[in-house]
Amino acid sequence: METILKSDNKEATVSFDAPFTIIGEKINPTGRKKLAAALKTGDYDYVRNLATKQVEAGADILDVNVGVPGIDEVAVLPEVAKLVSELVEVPLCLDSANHKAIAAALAVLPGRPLVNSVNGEEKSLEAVLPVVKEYGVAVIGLTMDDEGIPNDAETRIAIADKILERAGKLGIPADDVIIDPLVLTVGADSNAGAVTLQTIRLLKEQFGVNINLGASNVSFGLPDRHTINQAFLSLAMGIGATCAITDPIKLTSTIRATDLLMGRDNFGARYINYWRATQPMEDA
Ligand code: THG
Repeated sequence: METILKSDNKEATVSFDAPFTIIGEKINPTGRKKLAAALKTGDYDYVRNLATKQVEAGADILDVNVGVPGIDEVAVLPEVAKLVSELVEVPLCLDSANHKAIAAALAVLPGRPLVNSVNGEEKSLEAVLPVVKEYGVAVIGLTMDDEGIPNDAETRIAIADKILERAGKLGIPADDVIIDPLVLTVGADSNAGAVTLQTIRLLKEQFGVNINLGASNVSFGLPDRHTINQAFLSLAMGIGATCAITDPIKLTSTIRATDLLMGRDNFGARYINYWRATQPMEDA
């Protein structure tokens, strides 16, 4: 199973047989006051800086989310996505609950962006999937519906099945649907990590689809979040996750190490090159 995303001159392939795909999460104003203010005032240098930094840190794709209360996403998402696409070469992931904003951004972007996201709710399936089909792009399907995020793996699998079936009926192949099994925090329910890992295992066994994680949620409310995030990402990769929306500045080294341990890095070249590129400069 391969999901291929494109910018105007670069491709990213998401597959279990390829190195893990890193989707940079930082262009997202949730919990980031500076970015929220920058988006509201149109100070796009701040956004440009987040884009370049993440690509330098190893992002293969950049997530773009402009969801600030009071902002007109239908106008701002295409504007911000376009300027990011003109600055960096990587494909984009359009992150919005507003399908009109997603359609407006798809209309102005080159290549083959990833739509983030559709879920199992009837109104989401009906609004988002036709747009994905119209533009011939790929989509992330969240395993939640109008009853929320199920507590067990089996119900999440049933929602994934429904999303894949509905996409298929419209002519969207399973290659173009990346399932996101969702992660709740182990700070509130110590079984939450295990449920998500079990969901990943079943998704891989039953559908063989690509699997995304928004990995940093898992540690919310606990001390030393980074240690938990690193451990969780490695476990998720080992069991079948193929991409993550995460912070490349903090997590690329863990991902390179895990790819090497999984036999997805010949001669450790990617691991070593990343280490080299991130060493402080010697005195000139
Ligand atoms: N699945 C899918 N899409 C998603 C998510 C997911 N999109 C949104 C989110 N979850 C992933 N993106 C983020 C972006 C930022 C943060 C977490 C997830 C984050 N922000 C810090 C905070 O809120 O405290 C601020 C961090 C900083 O300043 O660097 O942690 O699960 N498909």
